[in-house]
Amino acid sequence: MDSKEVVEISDKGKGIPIPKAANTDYRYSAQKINPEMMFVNPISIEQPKGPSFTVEDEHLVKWANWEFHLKPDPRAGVIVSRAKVRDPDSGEMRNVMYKGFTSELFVPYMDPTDAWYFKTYMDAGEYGFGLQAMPLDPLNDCPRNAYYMDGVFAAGDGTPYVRSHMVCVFERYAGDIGWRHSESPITGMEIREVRPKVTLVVRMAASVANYDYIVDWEFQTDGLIRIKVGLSGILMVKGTSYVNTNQVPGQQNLYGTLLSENVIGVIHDHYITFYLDMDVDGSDNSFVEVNIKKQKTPPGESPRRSYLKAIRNVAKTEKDAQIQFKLYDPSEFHVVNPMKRTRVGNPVGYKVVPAGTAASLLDHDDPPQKRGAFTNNQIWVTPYNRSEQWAGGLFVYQSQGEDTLAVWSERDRPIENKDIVLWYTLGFHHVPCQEDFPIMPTVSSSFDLKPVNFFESNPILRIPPNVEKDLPVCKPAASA
Ligand SMILES: [Cu+2]
Repeated sequence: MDSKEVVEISDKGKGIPIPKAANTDYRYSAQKINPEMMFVNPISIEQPKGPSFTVEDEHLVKWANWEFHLKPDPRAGVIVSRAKVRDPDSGEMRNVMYKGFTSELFVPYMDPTDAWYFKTYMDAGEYGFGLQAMPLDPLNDCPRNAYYMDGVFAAGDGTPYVRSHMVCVFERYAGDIGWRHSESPITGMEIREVRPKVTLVVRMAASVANYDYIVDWEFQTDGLIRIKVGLSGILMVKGTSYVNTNQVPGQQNLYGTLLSENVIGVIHDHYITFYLDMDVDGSDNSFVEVNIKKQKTPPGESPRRSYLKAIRNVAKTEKDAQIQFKLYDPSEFHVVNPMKRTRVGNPVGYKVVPAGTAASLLDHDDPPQKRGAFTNNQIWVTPYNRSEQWAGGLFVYQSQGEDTLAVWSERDRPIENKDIVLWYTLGFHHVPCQEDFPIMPTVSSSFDLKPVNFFESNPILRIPPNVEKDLPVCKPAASA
């Protein structure tokens, strides 16, 4: 491009036909529907007294016991900051998280051949996760009771523009239970207490070229924050001369799955790395790995031979907090305020509850993995540093991995009782299957930030149950 010359033409795909477009139009208007198919009746939730949240100054969301600032961002998508939850005992708003957002994505494709080896995308730094967030579709992307927020961004020439309906906020009642208990009839007490679970969801959906990422921040009244990423959209596919797997020689590597005639869906990973500047009851926090270890009982001491013990290890420096998950040597991961304790003496904290735990299996010295080295561990903890926000580096294009979270963390700075940032990576291995074609049904995974000895007791003990008179009775039209 610099010399404006054609240096080389590479065509490794000679003789591969262009796949037919049959059955790839995903619009509803193009579908031929089998009359035997049954679909669900329309469904929606009613809020006869209106929503329970407000949005002040266009950004400050207040709902139930939560309050937080919400901002669309061209690179991160959505930024949630100054998240505070009200303590049911003292009535005060208590800090939980100073700032949280999607820091970087890493999507390496697993085909090392000429036309594909470089397909190892970093969607936030390269494309702008927020810039790719398209307007949400009312009634389908978000329910009818949703509130919408626009993004205001600058175009390449500096001209401001509005991305309408970029973020939605809505209350969700999915029929789930907040807590419950029934006393056994044997007690004669006839007590049955149940509380419904209602949550608040902040959602955006980015269409990064072919793929779609749906990011939800879900707040629960019990203090839990669930961060969920859904994957949908169109697979990145490549052409092949094969129309059936029986034509493929046994030893030939397709680097993926034959999805349709002449179409291969290439194997790939998705990593979504979150920046979570936790401020649990104040900015100075510590990271504690609570290791769950098998203990053996001395012979003759107990009918039991083994049991589990929780052993707390406070991370002193960054390397103590480079965490890779191990199924048979498990831990909980707490962010605590060591200076603040509960009535009975436990440090107040929040824990990160992992899920979506696919780990990168690429060699650490593989060029894309050097750039995506922030996925070498599932959890990292760094001291707050204003220049360390983007896990793959501030400038991602043509980076060789010199400015990643992995490089910062190697400095091994002290992190005990400091303003710390927790980094969590949700990972997915994706071996495509035919159901993913032509559009993928959403696959999602989430992780939680969950209070752990943060409240003195169950913070939603006092919420009321549902009663018939508060809920509307909707009748089918025919019986009205
Ligand atoms: Cu995928």
